[in-house]
Amino acid sequence: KFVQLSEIPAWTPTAGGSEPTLYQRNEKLDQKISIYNGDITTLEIDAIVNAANNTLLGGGGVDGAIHRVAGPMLKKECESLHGCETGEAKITGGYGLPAKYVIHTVGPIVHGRVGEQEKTALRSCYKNSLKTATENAARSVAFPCISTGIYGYPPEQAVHEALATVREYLDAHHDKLDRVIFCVFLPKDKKEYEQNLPLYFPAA
Ligand code: AR6
Repeated sequence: KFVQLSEIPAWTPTAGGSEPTLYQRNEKLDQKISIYNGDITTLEIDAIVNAANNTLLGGGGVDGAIHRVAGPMLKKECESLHGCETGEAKITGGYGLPAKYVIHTVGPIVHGRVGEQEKTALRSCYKNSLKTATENAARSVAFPCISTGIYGYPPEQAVHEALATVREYLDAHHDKLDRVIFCVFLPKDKKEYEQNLPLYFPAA
């Protein structure tokens, strides 16, 4: 029922293609990136990221799924954290989840067009989640598509902020992480990540 890290293939950069790349190849990052299509609550890894709200007391979407599987002890620990600012991240245990930790982050809510503030906040979610992971010696981390559900961030824009922020963090801290997994739930998001990954993690 649970999915171990060894069962999740690393994304291998492929040469060729006519897309202009945004970044140069960094061979230290080979084997450190994955796309996983499925339920984040099944991943038996060091840390999964939760797309939470400012209260950290649970909700719908991926947050609801995580609390359901983790059980009431997670809610109890979350109550002791006194909420979380948008763009920040806080860590708890995983309780009934196969993951050791849950890193709770709060994405921006988008009304209408995405502004600089929302973009910066979304990038902060990814960066602060990775920082929290490495501070707690978590070497494998999975992200859901933060803010792109109930919070209304257009997924085709969010994917670029997610990939750019992870690329930049890994460039600086590749020694602290073994794997960063983009856990996509919807077929549309799987396609977005597959199409855009080569721009941020090119083969050459
Ligand atoms: N595993 C992986 N991804 C999932 C799962 C799952 N089990 N379930 C849903 N997703 P959302 P947000 C995907 O709405 O937009 C909550 O009420 C989903 O398809 O969960 O950041 C919180 O308490 C989408 O791609 O998060 C907040 O109030 C992605 O997860 C609010 O929702 C994020 O969708 C946060 O909204």
